[in-house]
Amino acid sequence: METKQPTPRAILVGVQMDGVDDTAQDASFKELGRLVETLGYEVAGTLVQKRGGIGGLTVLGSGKLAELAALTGGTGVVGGWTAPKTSKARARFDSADIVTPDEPADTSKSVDLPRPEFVIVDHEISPSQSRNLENATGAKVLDRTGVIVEIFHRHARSREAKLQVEMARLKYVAPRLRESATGGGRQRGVGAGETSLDLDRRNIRDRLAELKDQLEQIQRDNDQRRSARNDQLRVALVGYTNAGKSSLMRALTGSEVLVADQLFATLDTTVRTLKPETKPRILVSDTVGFIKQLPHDLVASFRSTLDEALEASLLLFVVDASDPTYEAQLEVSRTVLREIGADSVPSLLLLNKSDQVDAADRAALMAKHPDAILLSSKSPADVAALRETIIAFFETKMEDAELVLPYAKQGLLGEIYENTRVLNEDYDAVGRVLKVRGLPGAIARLQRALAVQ
Ligand SMILES: Nc1nc2c(ncn2[C@@H]2O[C@H](COP(=O)(O)OP(=O)(O)O)[C@@H](O)[C@H]2O)c(=O)[nH]1
Ligand SMILES: [Mg+2]
Repeated sequence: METKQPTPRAILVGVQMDGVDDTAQDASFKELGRLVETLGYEVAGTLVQKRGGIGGLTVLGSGKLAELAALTGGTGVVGGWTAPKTSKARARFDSADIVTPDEPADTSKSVDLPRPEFVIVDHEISPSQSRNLENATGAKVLDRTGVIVEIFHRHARSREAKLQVEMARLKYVAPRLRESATGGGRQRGVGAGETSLDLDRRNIRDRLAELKDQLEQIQRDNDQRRSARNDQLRVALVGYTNAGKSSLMRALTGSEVLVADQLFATLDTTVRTLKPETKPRILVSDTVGFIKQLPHDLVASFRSTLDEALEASLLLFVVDASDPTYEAQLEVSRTVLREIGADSVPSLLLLNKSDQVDAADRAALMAKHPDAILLSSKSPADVAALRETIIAFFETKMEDAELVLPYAKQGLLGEIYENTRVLNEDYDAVGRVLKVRGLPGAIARLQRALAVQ
């Protein structure tokens, strides 16, 4: 019965500021395009304005604005705009949520593709700039922040991530509500001198306070669970989105984690065992990827999904070495890691996708980052070598100890085997005498358990 809904189409708009070269501009659009596709839209085209900044009423100059409006079917000027009778789209655009269209945009003039209904601006713009652009183009306008917030909203799985994202989303929506007050919202009063807008704002404030309480509770619970685990051998894959973290995770652990040519395919941290299994076993976490211009409130939701990774003893910092803008990505990742307090954890730089880099560039990469590992997640030999490097790292962190296990405490044997490598096992009058190798934290914990009468 239902007809297939057409894919919404979007035009990407960027301001290429002084000092930004064409390669960086292309990369930025490519990334934004992937974000937009993750939302389920199709990229219909791009439009670049070379300009000193993104200030101004409409982000674009009047010429570029007219060009854009010609594509979307708007007037190209701000003000005095009324919805064309042929389009029911406007009503949709006025709703606060991004919705999938229930029918094609105005196709009366053309049998070709429907007009793009979305204009996606590759920067963070102000609520009034957004409204002005909507006004002049007749399209729904989203900025980079809005796109990212929306993707996080769709992909959050754990309760904590969901709460964090709702918080970020409310904070993003609130100033946009405020803005609509000056745009004529005032007359919608709801008695006692209170406008619907004031109500909305109060609701948002209440809800934010509620979310904050719930999050604090979850974080307290998590802290407890975590401290029970912090003597395990853990490595975490971190880095820019699409760098190949999940691919490496898969290769290292033989697990079926999601690998997708999509941004933010993974929001929640997953943990698997390094294979072939070591003694004691090493746990590998795959984490959400970073991205430039990450809305500040979403950094908090990163923190929640990354907290687990932050307890890792080693961060595997993955970069897509075949990307011409990899250095900018590296910088973004470093900044986010600093912001969430992970810069003190030892890390190893992995220059991934080496199969896409030619010999000359490979040499240049290694000269520039002598401590890094250049590899491809698609090469079994590279992955095996990485595994050895990880094992060697933990080998330096472990110490040898002797544990005496009285016959009355044989129940601890399983735990010893799980958390240490048993090098030798002997028996004397008291019980079992085990020579083990493990992390100091694990050994201390076992010794405490053995000391209890
Ligand atoms: N050519 C090549 N592509 C890779 C390599 N590692 C990952 N990819 C591709 O890069 C894309 C993103 O990979 P994914 O593991 O999902 O990245 P994540 O976002 O960091 O988890 C996928 O299309 C992978 O197939 C590699 O070493 N070489
Ligand atoms: Mg991933």
